[in-house]
Formats: sequence, structure tokens, C-alpha cells
Amino acid sequence: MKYDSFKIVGTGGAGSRIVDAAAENSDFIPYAIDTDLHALSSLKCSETICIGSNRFSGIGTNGDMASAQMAADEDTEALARIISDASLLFIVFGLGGGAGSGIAVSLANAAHKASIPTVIFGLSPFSFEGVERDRRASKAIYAVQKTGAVYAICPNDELCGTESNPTIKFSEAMNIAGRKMAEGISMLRNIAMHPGYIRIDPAAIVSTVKKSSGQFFFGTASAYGADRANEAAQNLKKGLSAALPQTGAALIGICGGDDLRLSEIATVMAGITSAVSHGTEIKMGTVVSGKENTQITVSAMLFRSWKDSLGGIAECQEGGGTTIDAAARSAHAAQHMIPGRFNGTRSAVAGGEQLDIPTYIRRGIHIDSVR
Ligand SMILES: Nc1nc2c(ncn2[C@@H]2O[C@H](COP(=O)(O)OP(=O)(O)OP(=O)(O)O)[C@@H](O)[C@H]2O)c(=O)[nH]1
Ligand SMILES: [Mg+2]
Repeated sequence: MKYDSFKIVGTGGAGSRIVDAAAENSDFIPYAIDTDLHALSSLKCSETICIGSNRFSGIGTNGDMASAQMAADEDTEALARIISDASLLFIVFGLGGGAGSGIAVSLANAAHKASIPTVIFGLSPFSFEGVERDRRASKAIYAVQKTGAVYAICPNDELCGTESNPTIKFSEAMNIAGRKMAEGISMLRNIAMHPGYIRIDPAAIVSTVKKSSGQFFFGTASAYGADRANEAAQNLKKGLSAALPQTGAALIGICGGDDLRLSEIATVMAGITSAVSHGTEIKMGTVVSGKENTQITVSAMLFRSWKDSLGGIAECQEGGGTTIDAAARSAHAAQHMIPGRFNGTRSAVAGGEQLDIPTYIRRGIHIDSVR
């Protein structure tokens, strides 16, 4: 299998715009799928696929996720073409609409059937979008959970910093949140495909995703100036404070210009490793743009539930997160009892460590035989 065939797909209006923005100044071509022909025609970089024209006549679904899913399920050829030869599939969409959610769920189901590991990023609606959007978003999260993909719920509010910027305009908020998401996604992809000085092997990324299940957490932070590495790490940690102590495996990307210093990489990594528990599997990569860049950006994917190198399944304890997050996690917990390494037992995890595994194996301690 080719491990470097990562495919990036945006579904619905938000997802399509975000992957299109991620592809600007990059060398990959994302797929954008929607029922809305007009929305697709405004994209610059993506291969566009309009589905369900019989049902929706080339316009949006007006929030009808179920019909969008039926339309996508009928369009098996388009879905099969996208997932063929993919080693890893990324799907991005805005929760709370119809087309994005329905198509994402169908695509993730098709990928699951074809044994292609899938990573979903769902942007949850801004708080000002109202209760109905929120209700639809929760419904979509429930459907996403059942696909078998790993998924992150990225609140639009947090991505654009709505709380710290109460006067921000709606369109500006959309753009900032979308741009941050796009930056994070393209960086994680570039870490595998465009090695800077430190690369994460694409096969290692595929393996981390395959070993993970359920919800993961995604964050991204940028900073400028003399203390930029420390500031970016602290901002990232602030956004992910509930998730970091519960992380089993993490993929970290650090992006900077030619002026990125080794000591700055060390600062970022020290900041992150001090916040995760001992034994967390961390893979880190850098992307160096080649030009001087006053900015440093750090992105992280934190996986809670993962299979350790000995094949056992571990899950860290519940806690923290946003409201929709919390709903998603409790539904997930109710659906899946995570088995321990011994028949009929639950996983015993404390501080991110799988306690069913003897301490000397967990810690990699070599014991000489004593006669
Ligand atoms: N950050 C960001 N979020 C967006 C953008 N457009 C939409 N969203 C979010 O995504 C949610 C879903 O909206 P869309 O993606 O437009 O909906 P859709 O999937 O196309 O669904 P229908 O149009 O109802 O078929 C919205 O409630 C917003 O929270 C965008 O450009 N940027
Ligand atoms: Mg739409």
C-alpha cells in the first residue's frame, strides 16, 4: 500500500471553502462535494463534485442532512472514486447544515467499508447561530460517531476567538475560523508530505489514526515576536487544557520560516510534554517555509483512545470540553465499553497509562534475569 496517498475532502459550503483555502499555495488538490452548484463554482483549487441534482436541483439542502445522505449513498461511483487508493482520508465540514453533514457521513461509511482510516473535522456552529443549528449539529455528531472514523469537533467560536473579540463581524469571524482550520489541516498534511527538518512518516500518521478510535482533539495557535514559541505553546495548551492530560497519542506540527530556531522547537515541545501524562506517544514534525517568517504556528491532534504498541486498547478518563463535545463524549461512552487486556475486564487507565500492562513493560525497563 502507498502510505502517502492522503486525500482531503470538504463537504457542504463550509467544508468546501475550508479545504479550498487550505490548498492555496500548496501542492495538493482537495475534493469539494456539495449539492449546491453555485457554492462549488466559487472555489479556486478543488476538484468539485455536485451530487443529488435530481433531489436538490443544484441548490443547498436547507439543513436536510438525511436527504443529503440519501443522495450521497446513491452516488456510489463518486464516493468510490475519491476513496480508491487513499491511505488516509480527511473530511472537513460545518456541523449544523445539511449537505456537509450528510455527505460526510456517507463518505466516512464508504471509507470504513473499504478499510480506509478516516479523520473527520466537524466545525460546530457559532453560539449566535441559535438552538436549531445546535440541535442539528448534535444529530450530525451522533451520526459521525457511528461511522467508525476518528473525529474532532472544532467550535467555530473558539477558532476565531469570539469571546476575546465580542465586536467581531460575522463574515470576519467565519473567515478567521475557516483560515485557522485550513492552516492546521494543511500543516498536518505538509508534515508528512513536505519534510522540513523533522518529518513524521506518512505511515506513522496512518498507524496512529488506525490505532485510535472515537473523538480526538484538535488545536492550533500562532504567535509573533521574541517569545513566540512560548506564547504559541501556551495558547495551544489553553485551548486544549482539558484534553492534554487525557491524551494517549499526539501528532504535533510546528511551522515557521527560515528563522525558526532549534531552541524554539524545544520550547514548544517542552510546553506540550509537560502537560501530557508520562507514556503519551508523541510524534512531532516541522514545516519550514524557506522564507523568513515572523510567525510560528503549532497544531496538535490529541487522541484519547488508542491501541498501545502491545495491542491493548486504552482510553483516558472523561472530562472537560465544550457542551456539544460533552454530549458527544457521553453518547460515545455509552455506546462503547472499552475492554481491558484480560477477558471480561474494563480498561484500567490512570493518568494516561494502561495499568493492565506490567510497569516494567510500560516504562520500557529492561530486567536482567536473576539466578
Ligand atoms: N468557519 C466557517 N464556518 C462556516 C462557514 N460557512 C458555514 N460555516 C459553519 O458551518 C455550518 C454549516 O453551514 P454550511 O456548511 O453552509 O451548510 P451545508 O453543509 O452547506 O448545508 P446546507 O446548505 O444546509 O445544505 C454553519 O452553521 C456555520 O457554523 C465558513 O465559511 N467558515
Ligand atoms: Mg450549503
